[in-house]
Amino acid sequence: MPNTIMVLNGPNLNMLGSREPETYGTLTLPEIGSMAKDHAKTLGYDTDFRQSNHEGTLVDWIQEGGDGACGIILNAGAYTHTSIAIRDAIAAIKTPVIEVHLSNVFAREEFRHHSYISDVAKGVICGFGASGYVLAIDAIASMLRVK
Ligand code: DHK
Repeated sequence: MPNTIMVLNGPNLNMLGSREPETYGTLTLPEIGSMAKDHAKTLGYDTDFRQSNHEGTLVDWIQEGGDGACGIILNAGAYTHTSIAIRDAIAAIKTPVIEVHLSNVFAREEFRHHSYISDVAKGVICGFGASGYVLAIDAIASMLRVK
């Protein structure tokens, strides 16, 4: 069983730090990546942290995580609310996927209340900012311990 937690980030998350900081916080994506890496290390896991603005690339990476990762943390950004392709990719693999959002999507516009991903994910964490990534690592680690 691979020891790597894949952390996949979708469109516009490369803009974190300057993008709507009142909604998404002030940390940059590389800063969140190193936070995730450091936390995973304390639990004995490596991270593979990536970002793409392209739906098909995220689909490719999810498929890759089906063999190469013990868990996937996915913030699909706006594709959360639109992408049947990403949903189908998650449904096609056995690797557990945790859906993460920095913001509380349920306290925002109605179009953000629906996710194509939530019911094929193991769980959903939203509204805790960058800490959500750390919580998701804890969730994967505890899920793998119980198995
Ligand atoms: C990030 C985005 O880019 C939005 O499109 C989602 C999510 C919410 C977040 O909170 O991390 O609606």
